Amino acid sequence: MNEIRPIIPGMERLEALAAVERKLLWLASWMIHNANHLRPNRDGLKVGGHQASCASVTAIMTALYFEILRPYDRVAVKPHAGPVVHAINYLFGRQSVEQMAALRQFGGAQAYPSRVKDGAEIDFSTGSVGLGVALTSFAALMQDYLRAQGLTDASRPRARHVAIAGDAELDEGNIYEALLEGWKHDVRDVWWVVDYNRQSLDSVMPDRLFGRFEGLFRDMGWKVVSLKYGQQLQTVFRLPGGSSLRGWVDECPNSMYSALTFQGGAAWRQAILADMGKSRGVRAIIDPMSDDELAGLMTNLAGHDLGTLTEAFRNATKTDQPTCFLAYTIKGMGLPFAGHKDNHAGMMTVEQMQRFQAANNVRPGHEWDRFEGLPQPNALERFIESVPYAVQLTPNGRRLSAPAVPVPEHLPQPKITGRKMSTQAGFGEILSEIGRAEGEYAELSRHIVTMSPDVAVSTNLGPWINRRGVFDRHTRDDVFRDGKLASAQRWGTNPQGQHIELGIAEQNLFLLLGAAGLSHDLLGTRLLPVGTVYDPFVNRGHDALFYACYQDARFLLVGTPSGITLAPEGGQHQSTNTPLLGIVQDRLASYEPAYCDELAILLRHAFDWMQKPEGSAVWLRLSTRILEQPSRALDAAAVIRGAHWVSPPAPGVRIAIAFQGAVAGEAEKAFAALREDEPGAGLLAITSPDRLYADWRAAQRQRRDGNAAARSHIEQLLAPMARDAVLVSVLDGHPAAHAWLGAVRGQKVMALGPDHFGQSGDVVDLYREYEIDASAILDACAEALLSD
Ligand SMILES: Cc1ncc(C[n+]2csc(CCOP(=O)(O)OP(=O)(O)O)c2C)c(N)n1
Ligand SMILES: [Mg+2]
Repeated sequence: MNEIRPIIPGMERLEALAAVERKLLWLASWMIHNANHLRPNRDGLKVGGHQASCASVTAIMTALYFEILRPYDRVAVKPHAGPVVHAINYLFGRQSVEQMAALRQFGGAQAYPSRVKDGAEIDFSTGSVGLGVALTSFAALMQDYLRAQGLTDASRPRARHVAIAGDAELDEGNIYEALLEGWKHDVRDVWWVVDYNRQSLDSVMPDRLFGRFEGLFRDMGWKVVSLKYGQQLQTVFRLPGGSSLRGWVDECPNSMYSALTFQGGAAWRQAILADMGKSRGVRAIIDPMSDDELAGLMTNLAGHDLGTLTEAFRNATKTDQPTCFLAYTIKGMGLPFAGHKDNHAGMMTVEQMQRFQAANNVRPGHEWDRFEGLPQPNALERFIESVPYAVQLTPNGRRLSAPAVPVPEHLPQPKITGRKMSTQAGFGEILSEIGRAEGEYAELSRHIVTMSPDVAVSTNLGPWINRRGVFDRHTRDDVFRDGKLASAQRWGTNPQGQHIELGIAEQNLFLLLGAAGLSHDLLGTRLLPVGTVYDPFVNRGHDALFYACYQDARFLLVGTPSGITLAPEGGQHQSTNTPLLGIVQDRLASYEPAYCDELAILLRHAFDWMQKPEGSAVWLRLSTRILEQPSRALDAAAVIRGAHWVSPPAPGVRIAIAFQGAVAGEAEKAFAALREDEPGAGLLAITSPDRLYADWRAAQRQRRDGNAAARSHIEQLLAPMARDAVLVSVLDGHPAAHAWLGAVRGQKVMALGPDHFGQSGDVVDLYREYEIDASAILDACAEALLSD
């Protein structure tokens, strides 16, 4: 597994790697140059690209992809090295010239590696820095989970999860949240390789940060490998005077090192002589060197030294301990703006590119040729074919596949007739029943994995957890239980447990849902991940939720409790913006049932929809508000499409009330009163403004495309009402979530919902204060009818 690669006939290993490195730097630079200078620009906007960020990491990626990585390994690449990944895939024959030439163009290779848009060769999308790095740790945890459950092919080698990170990513707090969580779960098979160029976007980083990083990682159980100086510098440091030179470089502030790198050999000489001109040893080292040689020596950092890199990586494969490599690099290495603090978005000019092209022996017209300008193309081609990573995982590239988990026609329905209960309680009961794993629910139960950031019990996952157990690679006893201390909850852990308990950091929940929700692709096993969180704290992890959706991960998010219905818990515990988040979030179908019969339909739909190629992740917004459960027959398809008439409107009627979620009782009360004056009025239950809106937009598009008969669900629902009818709508969330309904048929909408939050009180006071109680609904009806 860890053997040193044989020498390719006619070519030394390091020589071959160096040729690949040169080619990658050329292709990445050319891709960006082509996008910015050689394509017609129709809108006058800068296209952009990051030649310096690519140059910084090219050697690291060469060493990893062309020597160390095995086919099953999974990689997250720092966003700004996208062109390098595209170039690597091109050398492996998995990327086309057309795509590369269309970098950052519609339909072309993406600016930042994207699973969804770039296809099977990208394991993890990246973009919002820090998240891709952390995701690797959670993906490794999911690998352990599936192996412990016996749900994957045990003969398949364990994958290593590698993040190739920019050093500024280590400023993101989510990195440290993930480190802590990884430590708790004794995570393994993770590498974070930091491109430590000590530059971010704006400027150069504070000195001696590396000391802090080393300590932090070690404290979390990681091995830290500091890769600072290349072999040439290390040899010089051993000469007389070498230790002084080393001391000088060690102390050289990051900003000065960067500036000297940019200025070149003469500046290096002047600076060294100013401080150490009297040292005979130092002079003996630098005096015989030309300026170019001196510049080469002083910038010989380990992150650009293929020998040092490959050796360090190879050594690390001997253990599964999580390992952080701090690889010192120079941003823009090998390019004219190397080291300049403003080089993040810097780009070679046309003249600089011409010189770079000549230096790479690339003939005009042959810029995209795979081996143009390189020595021994045939030997190099053989070398690339012999690389372990060159082996295709499947005919579909790096994507694995998994059969769907059958979802029974109906989920176990709690006995609700005549009962008073909340949707949150209903959720707990249904899941607990599935957790019995009996009969047709056995398979479903086995593939569900739940997770929660310290709110498992208070979101009603408790009964499920008691049935299915808490996961940990290591079996741990439940002290309370063993001591016969009364507790409803079992917290002992074992490798077969199906609940993953997280610390309170919500970003970790979404990262874990993201990783678990890619298990079919990454690990070849379909999982149905269910994460619960207090609805307001979705905001706390929103970027990670957005990220999980961006990758097209498939999971069920349960946000509960929600809204101002949380009443006495004021402050930030009351979510009002989440219905809007549900509408705007791509690849996430959001629902809010009012009653448990709707919930059972939607939960079943979620398990199904999560698995469909055209499906998505699902979000259920639930409540602890206790409502008397109705006994009725429901049109499941309508519930899934987002709304159903509880009481259909009479044809041509001029008013209806629409409600969503926990305010159902208020709406019903108001409706009963309204009917006395307006007998034909309708009552509409909205289960998903998100689905209604998406469907309406789709119908509009279809009509524009010539299908004049296309009608969305909401258009059909509202059609019986008069053209000038009024819809009074209410939800425990921001009213803008419903305001758009008026545009569907040009009918007037009076949308009620709290647009302020954070006030403690009971439901009676708060519903009155925020005008979502029955009398506020009736007032709105009266106002609407009167103003007609
Ligand atoms: C969360 C987030 N904030 C800001 C940005 C914009 N941004 C992109 S790269 C970058 C600096 C990255 O520096 P580093 O990680 O050190 O990368 P490198 O030096 O290798 O280019 C910034 C601020 C982003 N992509 N994501
Ligand atoms: Mg950097």
